[in-house]
Amino acid sequence: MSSGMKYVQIEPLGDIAIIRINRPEALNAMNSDVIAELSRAIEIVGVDDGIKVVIITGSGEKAFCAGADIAFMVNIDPVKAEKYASSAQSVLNKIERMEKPVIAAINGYALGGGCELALVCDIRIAANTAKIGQPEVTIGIPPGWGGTQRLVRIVGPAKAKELVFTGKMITAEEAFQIGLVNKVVKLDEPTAGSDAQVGPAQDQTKRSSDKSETEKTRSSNTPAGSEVAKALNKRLIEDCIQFAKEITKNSINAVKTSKMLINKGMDVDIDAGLRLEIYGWALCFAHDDRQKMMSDFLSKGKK
Ligand code: CO8
Repeated sequence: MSSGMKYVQIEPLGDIAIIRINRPEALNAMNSDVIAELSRAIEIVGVDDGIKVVIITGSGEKAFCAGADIAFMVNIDPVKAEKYASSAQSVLNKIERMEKPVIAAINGYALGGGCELALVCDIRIAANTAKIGQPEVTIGIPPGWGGTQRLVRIVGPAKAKELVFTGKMITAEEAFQIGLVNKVVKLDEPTAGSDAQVGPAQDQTKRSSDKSETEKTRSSNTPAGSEVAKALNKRLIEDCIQFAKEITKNSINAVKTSKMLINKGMDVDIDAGLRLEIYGWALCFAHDDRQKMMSDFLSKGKK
């Protein structure tokens, strides 16, 4: 799909679209251009009825997204900071509020705004080399793109505070253990779609003591390391596509309604959530696919 964009690519794969942030020279950090193009990409895939599931990932083998652009932030005043945070938040909100499911394929560092980008996705699947964190406090700011709000709802207040207060990076394995990612794709797993979930966290590193991991990631710059990293990236995307196909085979109306009910249900009390659920559920009876799927089930039972 030619979108004429510099920093964001849209790759259609049948009824699945991959949106790739393409600024590897800055580890896919989001400057104003990236934010504007991401917004446009979301609009394009959002209105395309042929696309049922969206996968968001980063270009290269090292980073999903290293967050907000520190080179831009270093010299801005509070007025510009407010504008920058608002424009990024509105794009992230747009992703969260998309009717169709969105999967984050976390192919490397997901830090600060990069972690917050992953948080607005419905499902997070990480490469086992990924490192995730909210390091904002290490550069003098709190998370500003939803990290203080969404992280707590996903991992609970204790873990959210641990991550935000320390600014440390955690491994994909640890992120899986605390429910921050749904699945970890391991390099030595032979095929996509196999159960790639992993065991207990093996290490937990602070940003300041992360050099050894950084060195490990740098080893992907050697020719052999680069091939391995490319293979892993491909496997991660294959795994996400496999996951997306588990969704696209279902009723897209029911999936969209479920997403809306889960998102809105978290903002209201349980009684209001249950009432909303009744309305959403009942409205699905207006769709033809519901009747067809129920009929298919019943007729299969008679064979
Ligand atoms: N912004 C701009 N450039 C970046 C960023 C970033 N977030 N991250 C990396 N880069 C650049 C580096 O400057 C470097 O550029 P160059 O080659 O020109 O020197 C290039 O990417 C490669 O990075 P490194 O050389 O640092 O790579 P390493 O492998 O040594 O380290 C790390 C990788 C650990 C990921 C390291 O780059 C790092 O710590 N990056 C910063 C991560 C971070 O702190 N992110 C949070 C930013 S704040 C944020 O996201 C807040 C969002 C809400 C803000 C709302 C306020 C208005």
